[in-house]
Amino acid sequence: MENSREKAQPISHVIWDLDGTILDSEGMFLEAMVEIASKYGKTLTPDIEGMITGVRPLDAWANIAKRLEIDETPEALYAQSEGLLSERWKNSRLMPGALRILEHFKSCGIPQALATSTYRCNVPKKMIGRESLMSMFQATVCGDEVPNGKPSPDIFLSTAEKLGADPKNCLVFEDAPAGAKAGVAAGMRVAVIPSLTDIEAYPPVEPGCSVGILTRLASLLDFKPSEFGMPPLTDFVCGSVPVTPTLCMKGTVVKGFGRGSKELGIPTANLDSKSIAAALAKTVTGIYLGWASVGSSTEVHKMVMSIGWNPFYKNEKKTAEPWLLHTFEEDFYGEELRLAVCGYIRPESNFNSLEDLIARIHKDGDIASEALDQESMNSLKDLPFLKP
Ligand code: ADP
Ligand code: RBF
Ligand code: MG
Repeated sequence: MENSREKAQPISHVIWDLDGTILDSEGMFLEAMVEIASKYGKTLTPDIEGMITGVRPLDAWANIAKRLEIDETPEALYAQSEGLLSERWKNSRLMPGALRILEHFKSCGIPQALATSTYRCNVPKKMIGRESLMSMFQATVCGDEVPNGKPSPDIFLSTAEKLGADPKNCLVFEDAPAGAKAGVAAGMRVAVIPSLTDIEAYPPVEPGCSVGILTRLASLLDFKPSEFGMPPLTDFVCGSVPVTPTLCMKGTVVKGFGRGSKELGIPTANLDSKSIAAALAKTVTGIYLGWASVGSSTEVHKMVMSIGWNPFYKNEKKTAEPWLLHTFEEDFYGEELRLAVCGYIRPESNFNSLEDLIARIHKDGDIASEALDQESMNSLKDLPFLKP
């Protein structure tokens, strides 16, 4: 890209997408779409998801009606989805790591704005009870306030204008292909946290570019402002990001994939999926550290765990697999296992060899052990949740 060869300007302003980037709401929207499409006997396919994520609701419904040949106006379809969704928005959670980055930029005096495809009248419904978050934005531009929605650059250009910023100095956070394209078209740099698994749907990453996709992150927990010339985050504990509030989960230890001890020499306990389903759903994949206790024992052990699909093995199910940093006399299948997750280490990754995976897991163990010795994390081993 022509622009990429220009010298990158310092980042002075940050512009956020809302749904799927700050709010964990993309899933709700998709659920509503699936429900409404099924009323017309239609099924939503992944390629359609790519066309509707991050775009204005009426544009999304127009796309769906056309692609699925639903004989209804976008307005009528939108009215149905509003009926389903308006009460549900308030239940949406923040994306993991979002508040930490927002607060960091605020404390550094970096102006931030919201550029959302949402219509203005729906912003209060989505942000109910989140007034302090809203107050972090110096400007907000909504989908119905610009001529063209994402992937057109209009919304980002209008936001930059309101901020009094040059697009060259703006960093956009986006989860959707349409939003990422819009940011690039506006002449900005974009950090993408993909909400779709189809990576081909996004523009390619160009590290160090002056306009384009600067980085692609597994989650906002991986964003390191210092890598982009911005003031560094200072809350790391031995390189791990504190998880606040501490994420507690417990369940019964069940048989896993049968390869932890055998293939890796690293036993990882698996919890029954029902007990941890809710905790898993709201947790981004990655490698975490924390404390663990088993059965009727009052002992608390350090642990390091992977949450996700194990890219090295391409699992089809999201699991949580803790390795307790303690030598047990025997297996503890059928026992209750309690986990208090208090730090995030890194995203899940793939490896060229089994040896590389094993070496990395041991390094994670060392990081966990050291971090859990620090006062802020050590004190959490006394959490009542960990008591039998
Ligand atoms: P699975 O395929 O069932 O996960 P693994 O080979 O990974 O089998 O071993 C995990 C099992 O080993 C756990 O369910 C637990 O009963 C036992 N175990 C023994 N020591 C540990 C440890 N330090 N951390 C985790 N699990 C352990
Ligand atoms: N699997 C991966 O495919 N990629 C990883 O980056 C990865 N990191 C792990 C880190 C820790 C601390 C642990 C305990 C496991 C990790 N695993 C990873 C999971 C490993 O593949 C899994 O435990 C075994 O396959 C046993 O099911
Ligand atoms: Mg295992």
